[in-house]
Amino acid sequence: MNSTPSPRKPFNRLLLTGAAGGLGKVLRESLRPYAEVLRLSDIGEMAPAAGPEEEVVRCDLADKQAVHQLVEGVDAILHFGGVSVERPFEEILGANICGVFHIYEAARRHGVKRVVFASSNHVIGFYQQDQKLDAHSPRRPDSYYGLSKSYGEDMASFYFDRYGIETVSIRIGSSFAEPQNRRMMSTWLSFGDLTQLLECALYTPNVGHTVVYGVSDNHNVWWDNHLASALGYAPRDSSEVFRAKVEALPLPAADDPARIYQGGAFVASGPFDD
Ligand code: NAI
Ligand code: 15L
Repeated sequence: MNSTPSPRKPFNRLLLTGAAGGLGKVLRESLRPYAEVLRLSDIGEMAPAAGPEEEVVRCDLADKQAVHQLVEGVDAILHFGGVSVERPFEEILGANICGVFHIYEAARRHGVKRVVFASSNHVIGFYQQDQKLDAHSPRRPDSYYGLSKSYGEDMASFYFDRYGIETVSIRIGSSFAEPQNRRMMSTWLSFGDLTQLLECALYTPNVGHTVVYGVSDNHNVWWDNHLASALGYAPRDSSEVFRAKVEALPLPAADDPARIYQGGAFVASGPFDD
């Protein structure tokens, strides 16, 4: 039989944290072409269990030793794990703040040279929706969650300056199958565009620490994303195809944070009194 060998994939082993989550499930499929082996990790149970060319490692990001073992033998890390919404500070602390430190420290000790960090628009969520920003605009976190992502970006910056570990921090807008409300008409990132942006973030040489926005080619975007363009990102999707469906939803009141702030409802979450 004359079978053609399949071409070698660009990475031997890629680590994806948060692999049991909403985006993790999507990326588990879409990242297949990029690595001989995908190492999938989460604190929660992974379903389905490991398939061909997959390794599943259950790991709490708050556990430094466990993260150290998790990172051994990988070529690059896509760090998507952690608390993904606003929660009391103590819950954010272990998963997101200690977690991102553990990831970078393990990367340093194992010689991993590239990280892609799932940051968030909530790093700049207290800007109003009529303000145009780029990745260098001063941060205005809207929540403990947004603060943890801001800290993650600083961690990435420090590990590049001190140890030469390169990172692309992607301030993801709203990455779901469809935009779920009017605000997401501006912030939506399709799964296809997310995958393309990850490819750019993994392959582009000499990124140092680059911050980009994770957003599709929507109308009325609030973010100048020229740094993503410089990585070769050219989004193919737009929220416009969902406009009629989204505009059929009730219009929030004029003073609703969802209509005023880039971070929407996150600006009004808390306080979390004991
Ligand atoms: P998700 O909440 O569905 O997934 C996060 C995963 O992290 C979950 O499976 C959870 O079990 C895991 N996790 C939580 N604490 C952990 C811990 N201590 N140790 C190990 N794993 C832990 O969130 P989603 O939507 O999939 O987002 C993925 C990443 O992208 C998150 O970091 C989120 O902050 C970020 N992001 C997502 C956006 C979106 O629109 N989906 C927007 C902006 C940022
Ligand atoms: C995020 O950072 C969250 O992880 C996600 O669940 C959405 O709330 C998104 O931001 C958003 O702002 O729409």
